[in-house]
Amino acid sequence: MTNELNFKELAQRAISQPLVTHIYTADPSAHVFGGKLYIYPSHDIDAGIPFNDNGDHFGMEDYHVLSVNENLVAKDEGVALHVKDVPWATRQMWAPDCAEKNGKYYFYFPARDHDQMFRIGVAVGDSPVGPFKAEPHYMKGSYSIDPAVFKDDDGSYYIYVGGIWGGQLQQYRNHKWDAGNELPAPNEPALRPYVARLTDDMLEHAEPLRYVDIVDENGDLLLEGDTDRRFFEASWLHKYNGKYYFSYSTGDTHFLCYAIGDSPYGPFTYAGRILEPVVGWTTHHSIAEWNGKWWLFYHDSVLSEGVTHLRSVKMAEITYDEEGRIQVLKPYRE
Ligand code: FUB
Repeated sequence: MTNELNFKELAQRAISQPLVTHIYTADPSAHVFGGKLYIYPSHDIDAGIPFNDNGDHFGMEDYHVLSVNENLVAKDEGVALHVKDVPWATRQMWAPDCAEKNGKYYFYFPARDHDQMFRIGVAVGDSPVGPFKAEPHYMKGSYSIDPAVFKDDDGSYYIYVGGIWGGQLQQYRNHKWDAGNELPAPNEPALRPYVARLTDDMLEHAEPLRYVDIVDENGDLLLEGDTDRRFFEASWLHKYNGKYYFSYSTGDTHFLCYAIGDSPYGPFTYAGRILEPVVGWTTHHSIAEWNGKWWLFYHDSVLSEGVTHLRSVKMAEITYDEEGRIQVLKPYRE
């Protein structure tokens, strides 16, 4: 009863409410296509798997797309892709993203392949809400989780990928897998996500994968022990006033942070936090401009009363100061 009262009170103090409540949704990637706002979330379910540090309890099987109207009312557009229709995938349909090119919609998603390794797949559709038809194979050379696709002003598309712990990034060095690889020592550079420009057909990497460098004010790579600032998962890239903002989650310290650079490849200099911790272990987001305002899309577990793997997507306006710094949001009012 005490818990129930606390969560009700938290819900009242929350700066925004779940966009949908009939299903659980998480990891929102938002885009404006044809002037309309669409959100590409994970679809959280209770797969009956106990919590562990590997994230096995996130047993998602399909994706729903949300469309959002001018009054911030979201509509569930139904199932856009199911794991049973993806020949290479077996389970755990984690955080996706979508991009539009020449009237086609390209849906990017991570899942475990038949060897239980996370890979990134693409599915293609004629509508922003799907349905999407999966390519028979995952993207060549792809690994880990949380794809995010950014379209630059010159029409180039870039994909950002990576996540540690359950996301398996710690098992790779120089893009090669070895089960014996582990996280670096605290005084060594933290693991980095990767980026690549996409091919013209949007289905593969157009170039060798490059590391995304996140550096401190001295230009040094953030260290593994710097857990309040180092990359964990949930890459996102947006452009504001000609600068490239790479944002991400610090995972086990539960912050959404950002770093600023002059190129989609980086390097990106750490610039601060976007969102203080939410209820629930994970924090994952996207940022998009819509109707003349900038918005943060994020999730928390208030609706499920704190169940880590049952989250709800929300949106809140963000603002920048004159130097382009994002004003930190607190998800619950004092
Ligand atoms: O939703 C499953 C995983 O949890 C995502 O891929 C991570 O970013 C975290 O939100």
